[in-house]
Amino acid sequence: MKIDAVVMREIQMPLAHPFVTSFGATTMRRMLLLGIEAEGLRAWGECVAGEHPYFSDEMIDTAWTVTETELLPRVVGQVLERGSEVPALLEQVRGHRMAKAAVENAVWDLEAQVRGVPLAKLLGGTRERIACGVSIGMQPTMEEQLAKVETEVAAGYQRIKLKCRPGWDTAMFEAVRKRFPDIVLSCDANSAYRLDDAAHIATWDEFKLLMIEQPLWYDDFYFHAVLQRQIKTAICLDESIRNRRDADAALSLGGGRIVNIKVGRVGGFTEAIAVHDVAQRHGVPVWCGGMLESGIGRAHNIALSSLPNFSLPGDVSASARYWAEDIIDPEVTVGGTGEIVVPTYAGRGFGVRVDRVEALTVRRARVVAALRA
Ligand code: OSB
Ligand code: MG
Repeated sequence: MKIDAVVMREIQMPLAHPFVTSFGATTMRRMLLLGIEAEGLRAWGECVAGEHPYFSDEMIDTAWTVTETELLPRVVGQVLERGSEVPALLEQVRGHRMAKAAVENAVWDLEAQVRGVPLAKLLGGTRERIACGVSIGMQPTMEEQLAKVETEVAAGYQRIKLKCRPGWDTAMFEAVRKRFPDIVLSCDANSAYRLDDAAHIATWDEFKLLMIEQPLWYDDFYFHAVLQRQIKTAICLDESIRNRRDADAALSLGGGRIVNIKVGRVGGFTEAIAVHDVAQRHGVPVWCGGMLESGIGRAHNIALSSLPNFSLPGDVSASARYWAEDIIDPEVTVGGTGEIVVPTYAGRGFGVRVDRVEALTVRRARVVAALRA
């Protein structure tokens, strides 16, 4: 597979509903998409970096720069057999994992098309359907919060995750639990608490949450292990797991009993599979996190979620929860049993609506191979 050129685009799409977490509110998504031209085909990657460096230290503008000036020059013009060859090409560049993931995943997307196999199979997936949960942003009032939970439970989602922070936690969990005594609930603090809050967090054990996601510092797992020993509810790590070594270290320390895998956060499919395998060796289940992706990142998340140790419902939900109109055809839909059917045809299994992508594009660059003597 000779990589002839890569088109970088920034597209902008408003979210159907604002998404509020402990690190801020998002109403408009700015997304970096990569389109690889190779073998007469077009393959796609999505960079999940946010508009601001609030979830992690990456943001779309840093991703744009590093992709254009450092990553693509190492890949364009190369002849590659596999997506898994990409990490070695990018190794000299430190960090920038979300930017790297967009490049690597686009090459896997290409490989699946060239080989004529479903991306899910190429990644080692075994599931025909994946279990879906939803992540509910913080709502302005308790009434709206309860109504939101009601809507998602009625839609069939198998796990409801409640975003929380100090001041929007215990009373909210209590109200939701009272109204819905039997549903699977979890919470995500996005690093809004400190170890001094351990006694407060321990009081949530009564709400029978499946897990508490990243309660402490975004770059920590040691103190999460200290906290885990003081509470009954399982801790799930998100932000602080950057690679397979972090996963191994965190789980060896007892920093959590569940891992959220985001392919962008760990730098691409190769590392995501490795984190999946490390967790499996520790007997720890994983689930696929979301970053408010467009249909391209969503299709890639579905393929990844088909691996065997993705045994808990992920934050991979229907296109319509995010977008008035997605950029893929068909859109991602979730059946009444809260599942997505994993596509069985070659490639990512969802066509990209190039006309719509074009209409949403606000910035474009085309990186071609440098002339070699
Ligand atoms: O912490 O899981 C998170 C969205 C943006 C950044 C971080 C997170 C999230 C979500 C939303 O929880 C998941 C989704 O529905 O895409
Ligand atoms: Mg999270």
